[in-house]
Amino acid sequence: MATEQTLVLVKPDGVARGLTGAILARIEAKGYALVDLRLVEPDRARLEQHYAEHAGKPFYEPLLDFMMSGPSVAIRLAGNRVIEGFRSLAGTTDPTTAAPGTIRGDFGRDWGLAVQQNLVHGSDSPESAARELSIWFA
Ligand code: RTP
Ligand code: MG
Repeated sequence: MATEQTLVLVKPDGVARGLTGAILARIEAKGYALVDLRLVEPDRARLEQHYAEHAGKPFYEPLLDFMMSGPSVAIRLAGNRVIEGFRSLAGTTDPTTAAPGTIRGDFGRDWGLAVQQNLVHGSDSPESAARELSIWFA
């Protein structure tokens, strides 16, 4: 089976809280390969591309503001079925309900309505992964 690649982001809350290393440790323990990794402070144009599918939703503007609040760590990650596998490691979108054992379940705080502060992003399909990798690793 061909090795897949996905885009992982450690979002601004993860970087600011000093959780990048803990998150990377889980990724590496799972056996995924770090192909490329960089600290990025995305501008609005990059985020509009990245989150195009969410344009117009109620959480869109708060999400973009949050994503511009500090640097993120962008990771090109490779592995067998890594797209689905990383999303499984991350847990469900809302950290208040994400299962224990997942990144969001173990480290995500209860921020009330601030669901956007959920520590990580992972591409959700091969098409999304290709599109998002080209945005963050242009
Ligand atoms: P991600 O894209 O970050 O890996 O997370 P996801 O697939 O689980 O979530 P998605 O539906 O793609 O939403 C993207 C990000 O938008 C924020 N969000 N806020 N109701 C809300 O306030 C809400 N819903 C989504 C989260 O930061 C989510 O990760
Ligand atoms: Mg998503």
